[in-house]
Amino acid sequence: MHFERKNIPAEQLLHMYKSILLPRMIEEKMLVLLRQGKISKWFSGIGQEAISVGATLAMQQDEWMMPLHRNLGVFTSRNMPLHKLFMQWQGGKDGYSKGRERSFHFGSKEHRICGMISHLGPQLAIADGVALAHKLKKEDKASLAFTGDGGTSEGDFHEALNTAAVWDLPVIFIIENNGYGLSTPVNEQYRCASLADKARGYGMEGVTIDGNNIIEVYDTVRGVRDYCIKNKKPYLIECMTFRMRGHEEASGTKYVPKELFTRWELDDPIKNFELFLVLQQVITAESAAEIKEEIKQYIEDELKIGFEAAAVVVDTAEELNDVYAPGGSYQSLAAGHESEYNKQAVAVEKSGRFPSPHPSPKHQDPIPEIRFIDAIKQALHQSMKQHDHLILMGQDIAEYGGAFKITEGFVEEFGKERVKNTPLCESAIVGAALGLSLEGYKSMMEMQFADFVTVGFNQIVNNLAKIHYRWGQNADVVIRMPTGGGMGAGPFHSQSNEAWFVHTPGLKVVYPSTAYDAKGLLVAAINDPNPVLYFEHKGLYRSISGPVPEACYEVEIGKARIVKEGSDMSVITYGAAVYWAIDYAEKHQAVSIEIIDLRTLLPLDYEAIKTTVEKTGKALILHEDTLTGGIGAEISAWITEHCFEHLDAPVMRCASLDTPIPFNIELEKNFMASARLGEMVEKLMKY
Ligand SMILES: Cc1ncc(C[n+]2csc(CCOP(=O)(O)OP(=O)(O)O)c2C)c(N)n1
Repeated sequence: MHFERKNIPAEQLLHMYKSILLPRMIEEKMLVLLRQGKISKWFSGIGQEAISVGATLAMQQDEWMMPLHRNLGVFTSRNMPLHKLFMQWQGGKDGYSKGRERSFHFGSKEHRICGMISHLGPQLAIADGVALAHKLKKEDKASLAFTGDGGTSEGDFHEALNTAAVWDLPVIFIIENNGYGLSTPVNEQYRCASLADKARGYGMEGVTIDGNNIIEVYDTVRGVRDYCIKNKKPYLIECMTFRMRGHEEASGTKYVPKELFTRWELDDPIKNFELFLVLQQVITAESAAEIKEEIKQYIEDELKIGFEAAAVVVDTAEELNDVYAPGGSYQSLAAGHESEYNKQAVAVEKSGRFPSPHPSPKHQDPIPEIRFIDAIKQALHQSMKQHDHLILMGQDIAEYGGAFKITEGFVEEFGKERVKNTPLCESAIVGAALGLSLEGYKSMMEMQFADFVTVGFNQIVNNLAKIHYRWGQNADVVIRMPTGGGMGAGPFHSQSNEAWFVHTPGLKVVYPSTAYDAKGLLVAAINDPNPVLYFEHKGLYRSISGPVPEACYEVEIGKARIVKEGSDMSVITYGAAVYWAIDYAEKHQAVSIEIIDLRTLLPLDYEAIKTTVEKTGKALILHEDTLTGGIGAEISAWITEHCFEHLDAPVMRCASLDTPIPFNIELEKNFMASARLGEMVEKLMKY
């Protein structure tokens, strides 16, 4: 192995030496502890330390890094105290994730490290978002994300690199090409001659380097960092290396030819560097031994603290409490916004005259009546004015104004930096939104149709939803979901998929049915520091109007609304189905129907559900979504458990057919829950 000193001063080389020794010696100790049964799983980075350490030393301490499972050297080179890392690995209360996460699956804002989730790939787009934040703030900073050779086959790799290239983001992507992805050799992983070649396809620069040579890694990353910052461009670095141990310690290495170990042993990143430093007279054999002794002692001392750490004491309240980031929403804002406008808004909300869910109260200055779609637009517009660090992202949302024209005119007013067209890559954009959040930005992503959320699903349910619980970082992201059918748009432009997200702790799910709520809930969602899925029924966009105060008000997330009082039975519903219920009740006034609009599906307003069931004794849950596993099932179960003694009849559900949504309008009508509403009401009333 050939080292070039590159004018690096002796003390810097010495620092590099100590920095690369530390993760190796920690790992050697871990292997002993593993054999003694004192720790559980271990993913080894032995033989690959030059990459983690060289790259981290080349970055500034306040630049974000997105490490993976073999990057102990990133954590140690950011000077994380070993005892705390050890507590993390033990699942201890005082680790970085309160015992909730394993090994390297955590982050630390203080150290500008955003750890992986188990899924390989999603970490890459988070680096895009961070780099976008630097660009917006005009900071001379870059972000750096790692992937393995296996991870490059994930779609997330493609999406993240493509987005970084198209948006000209200062991101460094490092591939650690260590020959295997678990047992899969690289010739079963990709067909290009080198992974760095992929860079050209994205219109970025790329290079392949010796990943076992710490000076080469350090020097390359340093130069690439300068390039990325100066040119506002991403860069791909492929580091050739080898995984000297099994995928994880229990899985063995039988599938790896022995000669590969012999060949790569000769290229050991530490032994070779040590030899070079002796030749350069930076260290001597004696001083190297002393350094090793010091590190050994440090590890022992820190492990002692780690082993003495308090065990986790289970506290369910704390577990539940940490799922969501505190603050941001209704209470705090409402307190500070007791304006005349707010009073108007409350007056409107309380009026509740049937059949219009939000009629204008008798007021000298009538509140303007606007369409549902314009209420959404107004909420976005006012929020953009209120938060200069709110960024809108979505396909075709800039000059074109979005598929439904909701952001029309925004780019002219707020500029292309804050109203961003995205490439066709839902996963990367959700990831980038999270990256923006790491740097204190708010973002709203418009899903062109709610149906397309499937290709961004992983980022939402695994990254956005879980990050606060995992390590206390919030995801300040709103995803707008144009949803629902009734327009003959077929199975992929009509689905109701809100139930997927209601099942995911960490998300909030709102679903307005009136213009008033559309605005207030969107403002609340944007103010909320948590990830909120905002479902907007396309059928309501232009068919529904209502009074909407001009002020920027919130409708509290988690609060249902009585649309119409009644005494014979309750219809608990949301979205466009609210109007099915209203229509039915208007036409069948012999039955006194109470209609509840849930407005928020996660968290559900159980108080409101209980109150109405206690009042009428009969509950029908109505939704456009299909029946099996829908929200109706959840609410029905809850009512049965908590309101059984008040029920005069079984809880019933009226939902759409358990089929995909058909295109033909007659088939679609038959699919819809509305086709069976009368039948279900009669059935319930017969009890
Ligand atoms: C999306 C996803 N699929 C499968 C896995 C299971 N898995 C964990 S590590 C791994 C191999 C990864 O190989 P590579 O990206 O080359 O990284 P290395 O482990 O070699 O450092 C696999 C298949 C996963 N974590 N995520």
